[in-house]
Amino acid sequence: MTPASRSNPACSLTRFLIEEQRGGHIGPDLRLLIEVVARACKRISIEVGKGALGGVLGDAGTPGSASINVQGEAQKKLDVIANDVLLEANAWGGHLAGLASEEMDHSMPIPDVYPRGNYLLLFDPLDGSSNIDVNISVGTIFSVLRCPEGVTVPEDEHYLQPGTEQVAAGYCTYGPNTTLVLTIGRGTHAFTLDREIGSFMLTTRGMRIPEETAEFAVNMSNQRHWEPPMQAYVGDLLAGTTGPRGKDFNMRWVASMVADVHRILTRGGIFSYPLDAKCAAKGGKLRLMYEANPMAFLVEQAGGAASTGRGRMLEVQPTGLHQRVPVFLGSRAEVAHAERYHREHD
Ligand code: AHM
Ligand code: MG
Repeated sequence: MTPASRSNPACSLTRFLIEEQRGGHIGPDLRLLIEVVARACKRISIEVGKGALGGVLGDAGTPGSASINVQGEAQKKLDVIANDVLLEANAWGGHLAGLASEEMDHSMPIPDVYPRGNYLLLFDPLDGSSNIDVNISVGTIFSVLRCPEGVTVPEDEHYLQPGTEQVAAGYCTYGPNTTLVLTIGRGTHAFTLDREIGSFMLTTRGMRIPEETAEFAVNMSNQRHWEPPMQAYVGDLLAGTTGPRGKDFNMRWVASMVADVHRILTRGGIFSYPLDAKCAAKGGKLRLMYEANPMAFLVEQAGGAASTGRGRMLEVQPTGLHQRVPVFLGSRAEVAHAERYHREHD
């Protein structure tokens, strides 16, 4: 336990990071980088909170001609605002060599007018976009990698590092409250935004995901499109007390990964976006670099597990910046069950 949490339960994110730096666990550049991302998240939280009053809802682009991102999805106004906030906040600080976003075709080296640092930042600026207009939680997800040694102007290929190489990852959920959840590889910690003082305050040190669960999260409308292992796995979950699992399972699906993962980090469960016939050609629905890897790092640091169904998520060698993967993450024993079905039905 650090001095801050021993003597004073009100520990800000700033104090937490300074103590991690004093303890030799992070350098000043990574501390600054996380502070800047957190500041950008506060700004995004304000924009999201304006809702219909701020003119921030609806599609980006002109009426009848929505703007489409690299993923082939229509961008919401808030997707674009959140992306701009993160780009602007992180460009000039001197701690980054480059950035990559789910909303941009290619990574972006820090412009020549600013000093370049040693880190690469990847983010999904506003995850759960389909929920923006209906006032349901959305969030920002981010991942931090080291820029390979000797590279001064990073290109897409320099970001293609397995998730085990992440030095930090986190998300910020914009819901009834705004909460930043962070790992620097020393546990997973939650910081709630105190709107009166404008600071993120440490509210849970060392989140722990229970090993067992009776709750799963999946978009059941895709059931008929799933592969045989997933059909078999969920079939047995739904069979309840008389089935092979011998217990009843509850289901939750927010359709915002941040909100679903936050619930799992808080009370356990398994989150899954498996391969299905609709997304098989792309390799899955969720993005490895912006969604799966940062969430996998957070979940593992909280005692959970994260898998593609056929192997540890963090060990996947990326082949493309916008690569997609099947995702299973959460309570360790339940993820092991899902993997077993893949082994047995493949
Ligand atoms: P997004 O980054 O474009 O918002 O898409 C990712 C989201 C995840 O947050 C969520 O788990 C999933 O897509 C929901 O998908 P579906 O609408 O198929 O249920
Ligand atoms: Mg997303």
